[in-house]
Amino acid sequence: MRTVFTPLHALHAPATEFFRGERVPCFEKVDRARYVHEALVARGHRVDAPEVDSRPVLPQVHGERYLAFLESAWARWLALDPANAERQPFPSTWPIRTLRADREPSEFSAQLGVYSMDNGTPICAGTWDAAKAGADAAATAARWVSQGERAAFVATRPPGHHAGPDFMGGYCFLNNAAVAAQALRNAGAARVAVLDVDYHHGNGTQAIFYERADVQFVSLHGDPRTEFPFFLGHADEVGAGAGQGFNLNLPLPAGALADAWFDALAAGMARIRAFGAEALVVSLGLDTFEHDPISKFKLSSDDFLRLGERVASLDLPTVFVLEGGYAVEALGQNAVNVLDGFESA
Ligand code: OKP
Ligand code: ZN
Repeated sequence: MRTVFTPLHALHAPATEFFRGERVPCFEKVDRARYVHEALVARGHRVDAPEVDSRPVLPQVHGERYLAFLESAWARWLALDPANAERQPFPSTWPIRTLRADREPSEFSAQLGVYSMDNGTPICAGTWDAAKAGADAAATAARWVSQGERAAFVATRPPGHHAGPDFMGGYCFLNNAAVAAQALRNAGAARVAVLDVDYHHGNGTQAIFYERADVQFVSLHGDPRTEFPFFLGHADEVGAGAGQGFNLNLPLPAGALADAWFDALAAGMARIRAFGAEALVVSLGLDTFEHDPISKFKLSSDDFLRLGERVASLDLPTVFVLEGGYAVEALGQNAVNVLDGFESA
């Protein structure tokens, strides 16, 4: 399969995130993409650098103010204090109920609260450049597929599916899957489906397309009553306005086994067929793996071959976009298993 990868992902390398009140090394680490890249090469997949600038697509899925904030965030953090070069920014206040989100403060750490959904999405000096390179990679794969490739894989980090119209969260900054879906639309696909198989609900992707009839969002994930992102991903979220009926959430209890997961996949795929999608984006989280350190589904490495086979049966031009997956040493094999399963079908 044609795949797109850039070493620029390594520019995003924050040191720590919060876990049970303590700072711990980030789960979403540089090595993830290294393992995926190594596995792609080892198993004979063609790897190219990004060759499309995602800039024209970004404002179609994110707000310009958010984009400007994200691009300038590190410079503004440094401007507060040169010693901040050695520190990670952290939001000071979140504009929740009763606070005025319509009056944006000028203070940096307060703005970081405006544009963040959680306390777990650290920024460092290279975050924008890495995230932008990832979005460029997604736009590149979408171009290849719209020009006739059967499928392409975006081997990128940081992930994207929690990043919404105007916020970062869940290790995500720019929504690579949304960029790919929008780029496929721009290239002429009338209807695009996004199938999100990451363990965590893709709240950002859902929010971006919630009122649109041209992009369907279908997600299998851990039930948000107990699993991140907690505040979205319920089965009663079906889309709104023109988008009503084009959003499908299939939450499963934490601990769900592979059989239940594949039943939900079949239900999601039936809806994609009924939608009449002309192209498909798969938000490919591999954190459904039985040994993932932060997730609670039980898929085996062989199950990822099956996943690829099943997705191929939709018979659609397909862009796979890497999302989560934190059992780092198995991540490359698991990702490539999906691609090989797809190509074998
Ligand atoms: C991103 B993706 C632990 C908090 C966990 C949320 C998980 C984000 C998952 N400090 N942070 O969907 O794999
Ligand atoms: Zn995840």
